[in-house]
Amino acid sequence: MEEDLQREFDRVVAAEQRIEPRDWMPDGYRKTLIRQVAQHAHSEIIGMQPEGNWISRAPTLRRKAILLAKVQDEAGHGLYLYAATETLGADREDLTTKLIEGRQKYSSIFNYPTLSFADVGVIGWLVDGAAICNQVPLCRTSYGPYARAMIRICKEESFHQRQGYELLMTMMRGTEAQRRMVQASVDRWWWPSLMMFGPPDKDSSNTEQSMAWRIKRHTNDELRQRFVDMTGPQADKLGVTLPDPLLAWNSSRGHYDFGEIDWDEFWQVVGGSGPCNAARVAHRRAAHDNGAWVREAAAAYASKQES
Ligand code: BYC
Repeated sequence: MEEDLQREFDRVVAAEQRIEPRDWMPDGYRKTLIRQVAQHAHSEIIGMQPEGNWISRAPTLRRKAILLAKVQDEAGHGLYLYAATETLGADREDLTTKLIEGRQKYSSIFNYPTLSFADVGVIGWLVDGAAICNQVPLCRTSYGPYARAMIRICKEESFHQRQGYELLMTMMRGTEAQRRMVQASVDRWWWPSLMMFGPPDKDSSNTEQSMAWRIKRHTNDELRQRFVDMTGPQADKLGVTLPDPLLAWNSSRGHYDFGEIDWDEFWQVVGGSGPCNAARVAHRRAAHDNGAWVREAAAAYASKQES
């Protein structure tokens, strides 16, 4: 019986059809999806903090409105993704508890500080750019609710990336001090952006199985290379230098070559010792505690409606 179910699951995945919540799925598939989608949701929610830091200090009303809308979008992405984990049987309260107790991960990138307003532009350009590279293939992931959430998220991410690039273009046309601010920001965010794609394939514990299940559609290194290839010409157009002396177009490979990533730094950040890990989690915990009365009021209202 279980063999028939497994055969049908394998057939659906191989035929590029979608597994839906009602369908039988292997326990490992369910567990891997809950892990990845929950981490993704947590990243969106924690990802509101670095940029949220600049909402009150945005230089013009236009920039403030754009930034507010973007940060609100991240909250929305987190909610679609938590909803996708619920279709797999996860409990959202439980996932939030795991996040604030440091038992579940979120993207390493959000553990770096935003030191200048140029960081808002560079996050849009590089961090959202990397997110798009990683997430467009997830629109074809094998689990239906995740794939559908990704379609909408990617549309919004592409707006986010453009607003970042447009902000940087504006700053690069400004004063010498503004150009220096953009370059300093690129210097700080370039390597952490490359780390977003995860460890090199040889050290990626989950890739092989996730590719077989068609949860992941490309390996970490493939997507990282795609991002570098996409970003090199954009940096030239912008007039900034990417902080890697080994970065160079390799015409025989048809790709950019680039230098070695500091994987010690990556694992330190993933392990909780990045520059802002403690502050990010503490802030999320405080927001959760401060929101307790809202959850209680909503639950009381709902039970009153039922009775
Ligand atoms: N940071 O076997 P691997 C956004 C962990 S949101 C921290 O290759 P996998 C945005 C990994 O979890 C960006 N941890 O893993 C939001 C695993 O640990 P466990 C988030 C990382 O899952 C707001 C271990 O290292 N995007 O863009 O096959 C504003 C071994 O790795 C990281 C997503 O979540 C990392 N960077 O591949 C602006 C996309 N990398 O769980 C922007 C969906 C790896 O075994 N996720 N680890 O203990 C994915 O595509 C995949 O989960 C990853 C990692 C490519 C990230």
